Amino acid sequence: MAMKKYLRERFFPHIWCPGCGHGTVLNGMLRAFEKLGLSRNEVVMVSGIGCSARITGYVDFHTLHTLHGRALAFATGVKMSLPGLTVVVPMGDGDALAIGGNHFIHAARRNIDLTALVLNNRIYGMTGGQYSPATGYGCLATTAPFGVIDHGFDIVRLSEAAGATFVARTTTYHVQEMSDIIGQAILHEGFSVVEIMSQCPTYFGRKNRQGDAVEMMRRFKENTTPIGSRDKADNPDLIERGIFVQKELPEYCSEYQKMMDQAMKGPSP
Ligand SMILES: Cc1ncc(C[n+]2csc(CCOP(=O)(O)OP(=O)(O)O)c2C)c(N)n1
Ligand code: SF4
Repeated sequence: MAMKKYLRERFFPHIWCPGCGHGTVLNGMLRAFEKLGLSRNEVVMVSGIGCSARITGYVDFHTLHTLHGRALAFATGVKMSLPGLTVVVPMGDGDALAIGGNHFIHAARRNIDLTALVLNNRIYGMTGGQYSPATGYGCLATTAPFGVIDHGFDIVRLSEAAGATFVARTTTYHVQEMSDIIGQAILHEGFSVVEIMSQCPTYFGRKNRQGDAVEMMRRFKENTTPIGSRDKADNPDLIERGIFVQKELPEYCSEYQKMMDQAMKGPSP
């Protein structure tokens, strides 16, 4: 398999539970790199802490496994010092939107050229199934035995409102679509967010009686629909997939370089 060149095989077997969606995201992401013809040396992958964040351990790029919620802060530093590199940031929904929520909205607002992958399993997987900002009203979690009473973020709408210039949603069931969208997100010059609905059968699935991984992926198939489809008009509860935002705005590192060039010239007479 051509993608093997991107893997650090010495770190396998991986730590993910059987049926975890995060391995499928790793697969889809590597297919995107392969299609874009990116070499291992051109890519930096930065993550925080979580089952999703473990992805950086398994790929043979330049990788940083940092602090929970702080991946985008580290990634911002990397991108600003070496803007020619492709910087990809895989995060869990907790990592990105709870402890990391502030970094997330400000990275989006700056439109810095990073690709944020939010692996949304609607739970804190690594620490035992606590609820996250994406769990959703009424769902069960270790820390919500009677059901969550706060409302979940809509990651797509949050990203768009914060200023991200590329925003998409896909799922682990739709692997080809996922890989294609990740590729487009990487090519986009600006802050890109790809929400990937991913199954955690061990915690979200078990607590909410959603069945095994196959059953959870069947739900992704049945409960989602491409943006603007007729099905959505008939069934407003369907979750839309696809690219919601794709627009050009000045990118942060380019603007910063222009300012530096101006400063080097000194004040205008
Ligand atoms: C500063 C800090 N706070 C809390 C933790 C504990 N912790 C580690 S991973 C995690 C949440 C993981 O959930 P998520 O980011 O959604 O990723 P998943 O494991 O579900 O992929 C938490 C709370 C930590 N490592 N560091
Ligand atoms: S706890 Fe959940 S998110 Fe973590 S590896 Fe297991 S299935 Fe995946």
